[in-house]
Amino acid sequence: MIPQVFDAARQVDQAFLIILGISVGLLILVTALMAVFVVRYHHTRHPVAVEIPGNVWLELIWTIIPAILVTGMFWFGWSSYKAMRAAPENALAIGVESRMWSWSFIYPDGKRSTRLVVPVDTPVKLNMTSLDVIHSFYVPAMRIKMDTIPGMKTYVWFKSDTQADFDILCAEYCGLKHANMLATLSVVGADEYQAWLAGDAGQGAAKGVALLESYGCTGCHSLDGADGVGPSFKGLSGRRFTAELPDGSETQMVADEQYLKRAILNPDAEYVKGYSPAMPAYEGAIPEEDLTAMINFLLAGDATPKPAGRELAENEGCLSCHSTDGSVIAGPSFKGLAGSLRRVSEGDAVRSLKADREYLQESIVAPEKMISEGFEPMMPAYDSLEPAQLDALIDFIEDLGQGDQ
Ligand code: HEC
Ligand code: HEC
Ligand SMILES: [Cu+2]
Repeated sequence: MIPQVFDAARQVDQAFLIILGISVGLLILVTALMAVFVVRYHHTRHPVAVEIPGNVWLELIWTIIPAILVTGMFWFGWSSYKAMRAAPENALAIGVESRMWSWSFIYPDGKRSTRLVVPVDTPVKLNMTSLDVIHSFYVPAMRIKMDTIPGMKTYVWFKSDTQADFDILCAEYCGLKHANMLATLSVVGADEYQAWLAGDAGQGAAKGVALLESYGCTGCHSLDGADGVGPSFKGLSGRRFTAELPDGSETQMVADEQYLKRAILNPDAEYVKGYSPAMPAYEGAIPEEDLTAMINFLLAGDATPKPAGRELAENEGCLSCHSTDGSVIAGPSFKGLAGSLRRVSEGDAVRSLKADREYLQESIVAPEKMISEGFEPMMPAYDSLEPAQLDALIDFIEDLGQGDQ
């Protein structure tokens, strides 16, 4: 049997085993009695049938015993059902959105992920809905299965006492790629969970600031534009400035990624004019990963870094219908889509147009308006994306190449 890691799941298994036991017992009893009667009352041994008008004891027995068995089965079923439905008040609430053919998990701080990461020994309540058709959220290891229904909220809860990865499946046939609608539930330690939450995406800014503080950078560099020992980090990305080279000559430079990296690891390569060469060299002192996070934060220019297009496309489920390599899944590939000529039907009219940014945006926000020739009108409308997210998605599509001009 699949591992038991959730108390309520143990009760479900118990109810299952009890019902199975009773059923098997009855099957054996009925089969054995049948065999006995076939032999004992065979016409060669028992030529004349006897008429039995009634037997109070027998009737009592076969009424009372099954009544007890059925009530018992109901009791075990009901108590495990209650345990599965009663989510503790303090449960960690995570949103679940299903769509053809992927799952998105939305954390209280707004972080979105396609992997469900939860802390161990913590009750988790999943508040679920569907963006298109009916799906069913199923985690065999937790014995939880619940339909996700468009326009309706459903929930399940669970708590794992084991750190491991478990499968998430869709248990409601939902179209072409139903079988691909898999995801992973990762149960991790509390520290790892916090680190993961603080990790990428929406949390990038907070992490960037935390790193700059932890390496002492903010002692000399302000975040708010105020001048300090060193120039402020505010508005640093892409800034044009005059640099002094060690030999005393001056040159105009732009603060791009390369420069930022050099300025941190090897500040003696050039100095910002007007500042003393006070910055220590961090070569070898900052792990690559932290350095990248800090530079990304600095490049983002403000406290809300632009979400990476690919990650968004993954998290929003676009990539389950749109490939990035030219192959066709349910919708046209993103590769070479930007700028290509499209034939679309708008109501009854069919026309050709060029897939410019405006068209791409329209296709994401209101896909039902213009349907690309040769495809089904099945794409859900993504009308709750923020402008920055739409931009990021369209940038991502454009980065995958321009189609026929
Ligand atoms: C002791 C003070 C001090 C500390 C600590 C310090 N810096 Fe600096 N930093 C400076 C000074 C002074 C300059 C300007 C002179 C120069 O270019 O080296 C500078 C320049 C820079 C520049 C180039 C800025 C520009 O306008 O072009 C970057 C980027 C930078 N620092 C990042 C960092 C990071 C990241 C850290 C922490 C890992 C850090 N600094 C820690 C003093 C400091
Ligand atoms: C359920 C599958 C599905 C999902 C999920 C989906 N799409 Fe689509 N998409 C389609 C189909 C099918 C079409 C073609 C029919 C049409 O034009 O609506 C399409 C069309 C498009 C078009 C216009 C392409 C053309 O041929 O001109 C763009 C742009 C697009 N999708 C972007 C996205 C983005 C971005 C996402 C995620 C935010 C996304 N799609 C999610 C199925 C999907
Ligand atoms: Cu499904």
